[in-house]
Amino acid sequence: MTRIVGVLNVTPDSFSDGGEWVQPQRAVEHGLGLVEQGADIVDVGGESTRPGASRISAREEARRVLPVVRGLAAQGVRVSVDTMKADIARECLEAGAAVVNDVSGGLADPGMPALMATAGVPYVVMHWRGHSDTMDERATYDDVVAEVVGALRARVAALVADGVPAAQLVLDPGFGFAKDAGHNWRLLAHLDAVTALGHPVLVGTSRKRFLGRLPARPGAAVDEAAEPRPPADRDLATAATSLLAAQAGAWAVRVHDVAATRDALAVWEMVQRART
Ligand code: PMM
Repeated sequence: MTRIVGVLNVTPDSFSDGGEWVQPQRAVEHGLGLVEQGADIVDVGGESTRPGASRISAREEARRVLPVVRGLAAQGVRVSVDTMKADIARECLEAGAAVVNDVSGGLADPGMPALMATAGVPYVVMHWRGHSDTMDERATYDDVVAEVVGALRARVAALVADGVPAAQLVLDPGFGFAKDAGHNWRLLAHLDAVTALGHPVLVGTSRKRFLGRLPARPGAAVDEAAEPRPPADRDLATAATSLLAAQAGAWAVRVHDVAATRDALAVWEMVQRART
């Protein structure tokens, strides 16, 4: 069954929920609410990765995420920490985090593979081509599916060579990271090529830009010149991508609107039950 990872960004500037949960107490309450709605894991992130975002210091990131990780873990929530920094991951593991979600797949901080070699928790390794300030210009591929799959395979080999147990690696094609809308749709259409790598797969499409421009009605062309819908109006489309991810065998989907995705996944589950 596909798990739901609820997004909890404790950042002032994330593209869809930036600024909403900067107060630790409010953030913890929101995280508990996500669990109530059906999240299996709450993914706490302190550094925005939206295109163009600039980096923050480890001290600032720790200040943002640690009280929230600690608060949620103390209430029995399975917490994932969304960080590219080994020091932050280590402190969050000590504070009770049970998963490390590294959008750079171990490329941003050379200390990360060594930490994950001994951490004994699942490690989400995302396809990544560089930090947010340059990722849009890196969105060039001859064959996005083959190149993302090849890059993920290479990351698995490198991390395993660094001592990270293969059984702990969760792979993520990295929707929206150095990818334009066409690349994202192709990856979504070929998720089976990612699951074929034999690792659990996490899919993070929630509220992303490519879901902001859809055909106005079935059969209509996409109006590329139109203003994209605001992020919060992309949750129905996100529920649909969650269902497609579940059909393709994803281990988990990472979403902001947990309730909508829970219903979409329940539909898929009922159809599967009806088949057998
Ligand atoms: N996307 C964002 C942040 N973290 N982590 C993983 N594993 N996969 C993703 O696709 C991903 C991520 C950016 O979205 P947000 O700003 O809404 O959190």
